[in-house]
Amino acid sequence: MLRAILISSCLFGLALCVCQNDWVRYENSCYYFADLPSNRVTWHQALQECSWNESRLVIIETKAENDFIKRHLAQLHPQSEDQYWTFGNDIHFEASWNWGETPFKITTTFWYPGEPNQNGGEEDCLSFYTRYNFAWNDEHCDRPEYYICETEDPVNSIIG
Ligand SMILES: [Ca+2]
Ligand SMILES: [Ca+2]
Ligand SMILES: [Ca+2]
Repeated sequence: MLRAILISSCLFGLALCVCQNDWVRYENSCYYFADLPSNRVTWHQALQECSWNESRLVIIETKAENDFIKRHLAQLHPQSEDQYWTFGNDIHFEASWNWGETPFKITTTFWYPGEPNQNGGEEDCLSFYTRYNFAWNDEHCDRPEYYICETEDPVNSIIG
């Protein structure tokens, strides 16, 4: 019931839309930046963490969204080797990058020059890399890193 009220209030203006505590709003999404030492997990664990929070790893749809994430990450004062998992991966078909296990092929990309590079033979998960000023990197999925969850306003599912 409470959830229904919050969702419908989004219909009458974004100013009334509410993100959970510790989540950050941008446009029609709420984001959680998991950047505590205890948040360093593998990509698959990060998938789980986001779904436990009724969200998913971040999907970058536009340059504006990418720029928002970069700006926010810069404010977190990360160490130069810190990385942040997104939903992007090429786990199923090498060099075919998708968001999650969906058919959302990644078309707009923000790779650092020279990436993705399969460094060390098998890098299948997409991260924002602090050392690259938060441009994208392909990284070993089993490496423990921070992560970013996103949940979008369910605008299309409200009517009816
Ligand atoms: Ca998004
Ligand atoms: Ca790969
Ligand atoms: Ca790489």
